[in-house]
Amino acid sequence: MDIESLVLQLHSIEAVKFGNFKLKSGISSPIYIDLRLIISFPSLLREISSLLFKSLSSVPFDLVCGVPYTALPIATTLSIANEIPMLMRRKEIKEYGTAKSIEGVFISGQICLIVEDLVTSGASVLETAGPLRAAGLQVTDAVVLIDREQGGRENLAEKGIQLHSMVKLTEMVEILVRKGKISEETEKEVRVFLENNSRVRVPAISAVVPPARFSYGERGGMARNPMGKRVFEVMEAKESNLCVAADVSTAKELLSLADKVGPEICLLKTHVDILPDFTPDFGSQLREIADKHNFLIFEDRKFADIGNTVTMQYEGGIFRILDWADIVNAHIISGPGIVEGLKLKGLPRGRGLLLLAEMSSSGNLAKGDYTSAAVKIAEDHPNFVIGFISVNPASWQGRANPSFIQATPGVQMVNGGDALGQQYNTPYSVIHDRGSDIIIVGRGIIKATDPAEAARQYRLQGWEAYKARCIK
Ligand code: S5P
Repeated sequence: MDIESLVLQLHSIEAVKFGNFKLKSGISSPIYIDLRLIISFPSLLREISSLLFKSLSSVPFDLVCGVPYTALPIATTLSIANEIPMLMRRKEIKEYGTAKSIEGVFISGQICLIVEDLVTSGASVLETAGPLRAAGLQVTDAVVLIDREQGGRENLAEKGIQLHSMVKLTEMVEILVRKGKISEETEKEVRVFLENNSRVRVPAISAVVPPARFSYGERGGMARNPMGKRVFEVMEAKESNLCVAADVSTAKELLSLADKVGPEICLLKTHVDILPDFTPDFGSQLREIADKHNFLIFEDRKFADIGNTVTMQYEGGIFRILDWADIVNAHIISGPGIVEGLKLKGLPRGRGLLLLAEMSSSGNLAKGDYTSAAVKIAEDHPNFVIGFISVNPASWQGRANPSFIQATPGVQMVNGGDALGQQYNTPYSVIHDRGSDIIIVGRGIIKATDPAEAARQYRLQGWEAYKARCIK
């Protein structure tokens, strides 16, 4: 089979369609390519993988890895037909077991070829290259059936990956016009579309492979607040960037949970106002467990009032948060006075403050200028603010100073959400792609049958993603 008959077959099975399609990115495209269909045509699948293999005669590789999901059968077919061992990258991470993100046998230093069905920006290829490289494999080439010619080749080259494509979108359209399958008008529409979208600026591109990062240890050295420094130190010492959100029903349960997950976490996050059996010695009991396991206590109080009021809320009342919480957080809706107020009480006690720069719930208003305002306030108070509650700090215009910690809620092993607007991302995407430092996990751990084991899995996932980010 040659390229021409491949294109005609793809068209005849309707894997290539023309019309007006809304793409995932929101833009309207006159062409839509759905290569998932090829699994229903085994001989076509076989031909495609053989064509791909033939085009790689001068490319060295020891292993192949398909980008999940559509390219998995292509990579499998290529692997079987040519007896080249295959690896798989997990998209969803298992909750139990080994928690590996790469499945299969390999030796560090081997070269792994990435197989993909369709490349637009190259973001998916990079998402697979990251964990492969983190596992010690060399990733220098990727082979793709169709190149949409929208910047993927250039984006990948920037990250040291040469793209080999079987057919480019414009070539495909030319063949279809020549064979009378589509009109010249349709060809023109595709051409105009490509001219206007020649370098897709998926926000994920900068996010998928963030620029070289400092280690947590190095950032601890930059922190201006002793508590910020300690958080980084604990993270390094315990190889943990996991914060458990201990949203259980009683103080008794919370203390028991803290003891169970203690060895796996850098922070334990509390909502003390949900505990019906709170007693004044709660703080000292929790402190004892925190000292035993070397984690820090973060009361998720989300202060929001004017400076004068929050000083009283921080120090007084039944909960006396200032006495036992190493870290608290605040909204910036009331302006910088809230930081001044909390700092007045917290700084002399060696405490630290996180500002809510973004939120995880759908439809929240903490974005754009609001997020930038949080960064500005933090930068004005680096001796007390230790960082942010954030969701996608890699996408921020003008990144925050690396001495600030980014802590992200809305984390579970699989993407999704709850019935009340919570939205979840995976540990890998939060740490590696979205440039955060700490994953905050509540129900993913506390509702697991074995919270200690679940915490271990989340810690391993979070740490692996951090390691992958550091080697970029
Ligand atoms: O934007 C936010 C900020 C926070 S601190 N979204 C959040 O979900 N949180 C907190 O993180 C929330 O109060 C809860 O304690 C935790 C998420 O819990 P999960 O069960 O959804 O993982």
